[in-house]
Amino acid sequence: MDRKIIHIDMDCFYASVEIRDRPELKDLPVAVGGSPEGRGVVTTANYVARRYGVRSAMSSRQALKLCPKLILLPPRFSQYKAESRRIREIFKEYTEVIEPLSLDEAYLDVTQCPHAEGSATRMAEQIRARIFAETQLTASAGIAPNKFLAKVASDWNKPDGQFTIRPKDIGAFMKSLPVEKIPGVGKVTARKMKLKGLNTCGDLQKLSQLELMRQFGAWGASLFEYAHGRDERPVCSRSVRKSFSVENTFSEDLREEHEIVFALNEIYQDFVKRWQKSGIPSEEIKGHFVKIKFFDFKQTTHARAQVGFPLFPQFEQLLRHRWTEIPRPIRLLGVGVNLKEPHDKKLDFDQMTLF
Ligand code: TTP
Ligand code: MG
Repeated sequence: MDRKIIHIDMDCFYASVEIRDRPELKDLPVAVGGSPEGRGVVTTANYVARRYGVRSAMSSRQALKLCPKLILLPPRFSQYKAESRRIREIFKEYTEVIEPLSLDEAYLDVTQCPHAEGSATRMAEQIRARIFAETQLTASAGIAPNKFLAKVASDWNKPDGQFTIRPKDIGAFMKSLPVEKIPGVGKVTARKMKLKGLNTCGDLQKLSQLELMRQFGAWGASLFEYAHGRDERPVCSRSVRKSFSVENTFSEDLREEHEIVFALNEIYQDFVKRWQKSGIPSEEIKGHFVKIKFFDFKQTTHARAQVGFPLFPQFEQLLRHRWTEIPRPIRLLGVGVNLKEPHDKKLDFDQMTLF
């Protein structure tokens, strides 16, 4: 069955928050960023300022050169974070499967959502209306059967618009889609492609997967899928997930070493199965742990902040270490991994030279 993915992206987010709070700035060119005296950069600009060529990540000095009347405001991150939280609360009314990409952007998997008689297009309309009612900020949305196309679509009618790519539209849509829209195709790759006459996904579709791999390395395999509008990446709500674990309570306490190792092995198999289903890449793992509850309900968790593969011997080592210290009957065993915090490129701007 086709999935239903919505990608929501707020319009010139930081600038919109500032203008909402100071409406007299509405028709003026506004940017949020660091001081031009230091090495400040623009985080974003409203659409009036964008007409002058002011862009995210540009130095504030350059921005003021392009647009001398630019109103440059210092960022108020705590305000943006608060708005972001309010928006996420609205998403949660529709689905639990939410993958935030930054403060102002998220994927929602609404395949199972009963709202709007299952119409993802209408859900997106409702979500945008709810966001506006609660925050007086506008958002754009893309609706498609996968993440790649949903993200492309949210840009299609920006600002304050939305666009749906239905499964049956994909063929025609891909033909003319510029290669730059494919995830992983940056300026350098795009230039390389253009030199070969590959301007659109339609052009890429004329090449076989093997040929793309010959020209672009192992990544050519994904490139082939994207060029045909296919993308199996799941929406993973990893920001709420700091760890991933599986545990089991036994009907009878485990006393013997061989019983314990046998049980650990079973839990481990279950862990592997669920891990594979979760779609979380193994690069996200930053440590591992075992959890033990003893017959007297005393509970202990043993964690190690490194990780190596395979995981089983590492879990076994942790468990043996703990159990041989004080051998006592075990009632519950669990194994798990700690996950890295979701890395958020845009949040790195917090650390940059601002005012
Ligand atoms: P974006 O969604 O990329 O941009 P935007 O919301 O400002 O504008 P658009 O209407 O095109 O979506 O980024 C969201 C916020 O993240 C943006 O308001 C400010 C911040 N940001 C930075 O701090 N630095 C950057 O380089 C970018 C791209 C964004
Ligand atoms: Mg945005």
